[in-house]
Amino acid sequence: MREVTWGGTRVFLVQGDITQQTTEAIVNAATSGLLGGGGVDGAIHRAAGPRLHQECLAIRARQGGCPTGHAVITTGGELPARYVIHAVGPVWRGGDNDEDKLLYQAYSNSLALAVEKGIKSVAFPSLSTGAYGFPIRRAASVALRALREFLTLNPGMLAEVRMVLFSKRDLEVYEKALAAELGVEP
Ligand code: AR6
Repeated sequence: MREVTWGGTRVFLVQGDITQQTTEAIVNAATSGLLGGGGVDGAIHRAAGPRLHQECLAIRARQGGCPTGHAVITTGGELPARYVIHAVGPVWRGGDNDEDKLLYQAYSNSLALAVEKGIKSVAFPSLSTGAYGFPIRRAASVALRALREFLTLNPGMLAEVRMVLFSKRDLEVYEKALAAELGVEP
């Protein structure tokens, strides 16, 4: 299952590269320091050009970075997307250190920021499941629950939300999690 509508918002699971998405905003898997790194963050900064880094430095100077579970917004620089929402997911520390709650918040705070800015379409990567080590099955179920709850509580605010999975295997994990979220067979 790769598509569902929650609160009037179409939600898609796709395999692809987050930097190529043509949604109005894409979400970055950022660090609290907003200084860039590898994975999604490195790919986004490379594709967006130096302006993104300058904007992140300005946010750092203003508010000292971004706490885990929260998100900040910049322009998209040279990306097809007009905005980048920099969300900070949790580092996996065994599962008993509020990881689920912080991951949930990273998704819902990103969506709240999009709505606040009047953004209508957003693409997410799978936050925290790379360098931060969050087990992807558990992360997929938290991510989809966060999307469903936000979108049903805020109906009609967004037209489209896309989860962009880098590998076929990751896409399959999210497809199973979506079926489980809906209580149907995959
Ligand atoms: N498009 C879509 N998904 C991608 C892409 C891409 N271009 N590249 C990687 N992924 P990660 P995290 C997948 O490590 O776990 C960075 O160094 C990847 O396969 O980017 O939240 C930051 O600076 C994985 O499933 O994010 C932080 O230090 C998922 O995106 C730290 O990593 C997330 O992988 C954040 O770690």
